[in-house]
Amino acid sequence: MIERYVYGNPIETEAILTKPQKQDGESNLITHTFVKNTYKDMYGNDKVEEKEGFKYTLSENDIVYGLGQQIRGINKRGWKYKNYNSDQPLQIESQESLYGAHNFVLVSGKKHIGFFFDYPTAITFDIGYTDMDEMYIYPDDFNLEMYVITGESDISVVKEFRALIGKSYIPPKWAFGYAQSRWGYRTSDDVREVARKHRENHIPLDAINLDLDYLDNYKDFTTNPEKFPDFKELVQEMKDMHIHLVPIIDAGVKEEEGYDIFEEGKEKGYFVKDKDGKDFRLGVWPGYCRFPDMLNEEAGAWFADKYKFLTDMGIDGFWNDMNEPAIFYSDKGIKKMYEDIDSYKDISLDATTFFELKSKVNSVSNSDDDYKAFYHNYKGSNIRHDKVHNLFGYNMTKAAALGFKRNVPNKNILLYSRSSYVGMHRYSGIWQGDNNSWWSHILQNVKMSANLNMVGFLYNGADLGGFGANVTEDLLIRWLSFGLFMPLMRNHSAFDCRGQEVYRYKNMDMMASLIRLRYRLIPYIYEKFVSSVNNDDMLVAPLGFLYPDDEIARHTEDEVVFGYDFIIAPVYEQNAPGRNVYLPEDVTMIRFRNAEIVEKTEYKKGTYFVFMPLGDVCIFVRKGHAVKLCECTEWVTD
Ligand code: MIG
Repeated sequence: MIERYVYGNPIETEAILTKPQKQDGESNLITHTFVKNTYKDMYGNDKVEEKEGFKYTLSENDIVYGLGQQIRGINKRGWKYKNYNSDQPLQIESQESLYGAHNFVLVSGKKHIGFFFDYPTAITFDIGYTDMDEMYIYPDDFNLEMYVITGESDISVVKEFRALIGKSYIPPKWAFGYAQSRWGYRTSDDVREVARKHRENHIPLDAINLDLDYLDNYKDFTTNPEKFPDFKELVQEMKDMHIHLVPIIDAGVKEEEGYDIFEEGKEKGYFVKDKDGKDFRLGVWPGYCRFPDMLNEEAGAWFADKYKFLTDMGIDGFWNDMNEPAIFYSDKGIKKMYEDIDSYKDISLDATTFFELKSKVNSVSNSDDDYKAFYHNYKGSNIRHDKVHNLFGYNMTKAAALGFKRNVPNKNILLYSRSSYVGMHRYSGIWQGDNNSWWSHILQNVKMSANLNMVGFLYNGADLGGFGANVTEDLLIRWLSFGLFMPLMRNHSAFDCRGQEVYRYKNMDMMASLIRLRYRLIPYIYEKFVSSVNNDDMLVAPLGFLYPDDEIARHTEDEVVFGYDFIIAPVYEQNAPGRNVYLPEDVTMIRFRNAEIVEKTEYKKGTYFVFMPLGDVCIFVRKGHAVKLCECTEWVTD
C-alpha cells in the first residue's frame, strides 16, 4: 500500500514516475512534528534549533535499512545522516554526507514500512542519534512529498517503491567485464601498456578508464595534443583488442577564450548565473570555470550533445565526475579568503587565531555561501542552487543519457556518475566514490551495495583495491575476491599511490584467476542483473531480506545474498586465514581456486570458521539453486 502526502510547495524532482493520488490529512504511520536538532558550532558551543519534521518510534528489534550511498551499516540505526551531495574523499564513519541523496528508509520489524522523502536539498535522517529509540527526519524547509509504503515483507516494500521510481539502467554487457582505471595514465602509450600487459598475461579485460590525463588542460571534450596525439587511432587499436576506453567528463567547463564549449555556453547563456545575472565563476581542476546549467533542459541537452565529439570516434562509455557539484573555490570566495587571511599576517597566531586561519583556507571549498550564490533555470523558474542541490549530478547524467539516445541511437552506451539522486538510476549507474586502500572499505563496499540495491542503483561498484592510499597485495586480492561479484568491477586508484594493476604483483596469476572466475560467471551475473531489474528486485540483498525470522541473519552486516542463490562472505581482515560465516540454512559451500571448483561441501545451518587462503573464493549456495559457470573468455562476448 502506498500513501502520498504533499507538504508546502515541493520542487518537482522526477524521482517518481507515476504519482498516486495524494492523501489528505496526516499519515498514521509517522508523526509530523517539530524536532530538536542539537549540534556544536565551530567554537564548541551547544546549539539547538527546532525543525519541522517527522518522528518515528523504533522498537528494540527494528532494523532501519536504506539511504543507498551512505556510510556505516546496512542497518542505519545509530547515526545522523545528512543527504546533501558532497565531494567527500574521506569516507569515514564520522561523516554525514557522501555523493548521493537516496532519501529512502525501510523500517523492518514486526511491520515493514518504507518512507521516501522526495526533496531535492538537505535532509537529515537522525536514526537513533539524538535518542536511541527515535528516528527523526527533517528537511531544510518544509516543502516536500512523502511516500509511505507498507507491505508484508521488506522485499515487497522495496518492490513497491521501485515500481514507483521506474526500472533501473541496464548497461551494455561488456560493462560487466573487468575495467582497469587509474588517475595517471598520462599518455597513449601508458594506455597501450595497460592493454598489452593484460592481454600478454591473459588477464581478462574489457575496459580502460581515462581520467583527467587525456584532456587538454582539463577541458571537457578535448584530447591532449602532446600526450594523446593519436587519440582516434588509440580508440580503434583498443577496439581491435576488444577493449573499450571509458573517458571521464567533469562538470566544470574551463574559462578560456577561443575554447568552443566555453564560448558557445557563454553566448547562449547556458552557464549558471549569479544573482545579478552574470555567469557564476568558480574554480575546479582547470582553474576558473563555469557550470553548464544542468537543470535547464536546453542547456543540459547542449552539453550532452558535446559527448558526440567522443562517441564519433568510437567511444562508448563515460563516467561523470565532480557533479555534486564540487567547487574548489568561487571567484568571490577566494578573493574574500585572501583578504581575510591578510589580517592574520603580522600577529602571533595563538590557539584561536591559528585554527581560524586554517579554517578560512579550508572552508573556501564546497561552501554553503557558494551554493547560495548561483541560480538555475529549472522547469521555467529561476531557482537558487542550494534549493535543488541534490539534482545537479542527476540532471547532468540524465541529459547525457538522453543525448546518447539522440546521437548514438543504435548503441547502448555505458554511463556511471559520481553524484546521484533517486531517479538517476533509470539513466545510469554510479561508482561508490573516493574510498581508500583500507580493509574497512571492503566491508563498506559490501554494506553500501546492499542499500544501493533498494533504491534502484543496481549497477554500482567501489574502486577495487581502494582509490586513495597505498594498496597492499593481500588487500587487492581480498577486494577482488569480493568485487568479482559486483556489477561494476573496476580497479581504480589515485595518481599519488602505488600502482594497482594486478600485473605489478607477485601473485599476478592468483589475481588473474579471480578475474577469470568473474568471466566464467558473467553470463550468470548478467542474466540475474537483468531479471532483478525487470522484477524491481534486489541483486545484492542483506541476509535479513531472505531470512526475516532469523535474528542472527537479520543482524549480519558482513555477508550478503547474491541473486537469492548464494551467500557471499568476504574476508576483510588483514592476515586472516578465513572467517566465521553464519549460514541461516543448509547450503553447499563451493570453493573456487584458479577459477575452478576445487571443493563442494555440505554445511548445515550454523556458524563455522571457514578457511579461505588468499585467492580462494567460497560461496554458499542454497538448496535447489544453481550458479551457472561458463568457459572463460578474455573479453565479454555476446
Ligand atoms: O577530486 O579525476 O572520484 O575517481 O580519479 C578528484 C580525478 C577528482 C574524483 C573521482 C576519482 C577521479 C578523480 N576525481
